[in-house]
Amino acid sequence: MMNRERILGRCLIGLSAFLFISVAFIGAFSSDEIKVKSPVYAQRRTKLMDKMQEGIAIFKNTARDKDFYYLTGCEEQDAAFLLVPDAQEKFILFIRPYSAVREIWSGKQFTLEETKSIYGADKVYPMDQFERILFENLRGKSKIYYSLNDEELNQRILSVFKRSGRNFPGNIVNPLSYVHEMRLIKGPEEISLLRKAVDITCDALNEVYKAVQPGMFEYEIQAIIEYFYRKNGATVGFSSIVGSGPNATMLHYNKNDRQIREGDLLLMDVGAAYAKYTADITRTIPVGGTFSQRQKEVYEIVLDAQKQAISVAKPGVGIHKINQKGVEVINEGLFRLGLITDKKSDWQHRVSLMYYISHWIGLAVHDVGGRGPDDGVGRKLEPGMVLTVEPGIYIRRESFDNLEEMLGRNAPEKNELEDFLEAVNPAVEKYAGIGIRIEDDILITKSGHEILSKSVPKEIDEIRKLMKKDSYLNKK
Ligand SMILES: [Mn+2]
Repeated sequence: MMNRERILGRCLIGLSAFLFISVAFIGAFSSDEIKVKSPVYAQRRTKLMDKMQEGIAIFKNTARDKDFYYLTGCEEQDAAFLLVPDAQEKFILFIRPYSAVREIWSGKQFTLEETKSIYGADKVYPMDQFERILFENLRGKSKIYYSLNDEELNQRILSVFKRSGRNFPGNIVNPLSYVHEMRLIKGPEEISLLRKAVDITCDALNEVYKAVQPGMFEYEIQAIIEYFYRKNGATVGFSSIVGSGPNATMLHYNKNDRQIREGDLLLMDVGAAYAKYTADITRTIPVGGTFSQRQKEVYEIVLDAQKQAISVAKPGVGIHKINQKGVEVINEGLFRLGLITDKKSDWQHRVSLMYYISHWIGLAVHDVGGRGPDDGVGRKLEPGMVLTVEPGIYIRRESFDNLEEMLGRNAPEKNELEDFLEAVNPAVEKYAGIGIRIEDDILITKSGHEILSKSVPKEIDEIRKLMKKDSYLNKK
């Protein structure tokens, strides 16, 4: 009996300790951010240190970049850290010291001890010790890793050397090139956060299909979408684009203040961010549920281009192939509509589709990693990469009236432009005011790809069917 009680007692002590630690963490983070806490960040730092082998890396948090967060999970402003692969204390974190004043104005602040345990640092110092500790750790280092983009950090590092009279290490390497390569391939925990962000965005769009009615304002659609984000623990990944009618032809329109009319196209380019991972989905739907003949002709081209571009996505294929495939189908379509005169032209389609149709997503909506060389192949796709595919056609009278400016350095001779304009003018008259974009989020898998955002209809029949349904949001 005694024994059993002692075991029970120990269990209870263990359980309370567990609960105490859990509550301490839940106080600081949302439940899903716990999942990506210490082990993942530590693994990322270890991976970076394996690449470095020697030397010292210096990172400072900036509002703009997500690299600091990626390597620490820490969002403290005015924070920095050192990575020293060959030292006993490898991860040294600097933060602003606890301040009761800052806490009462801005929310929970952590002490040095709390910070050390939350982020798993070997040592934590107040930020004003940065120069001193950096100086100590620089001893004998011939290689130093930091981003020269941060001028303030650069000055602080230089000042350490100036004061010491030591020579600056000849070997400066930007660690961000390594970190961005790492961020390009998403780990399982990152993929699950992206899935969640995408799913929340899909749910929002599916409700909008049912809710949208002529007479509503664009901002009401934005409100529905963003309500779904907050309701589900997400935030706005980027400023919501909700463009109806002529506003659908402007790529980054986000005033969202026009009243929506029957027969308009409604273009929504939106994305929830879940634990900082951002979805990016676009759908263009006809208000009233049915595309007009002209709208349908353009829509089918964009849809076909998008599906064909996605279909080539698999490991080993270069990202430029996706863009080439999309542009090829758009070219065929624009030719059929009479909006270009030469399918092989490298500039004609640019009046109606003026951007590269794919980008990475992750901690940033246009995530890091780069597209690789401009060699017709580019970055080769690998499992774990997540990218958007988003062709579009935007037909504006203003674009065709300002061809030289629209085409910039791609513009041909003036007389060639004049001939082009004359030939395409009837089609411009017919289709002007139509803007369509379709965008999905694609995960590259071992065997090919998975369309994460497939639950929002993009086929014409499916759009019509879903738009016929009633939304609970419109119930009186
Ligand atoms: Mn996008």
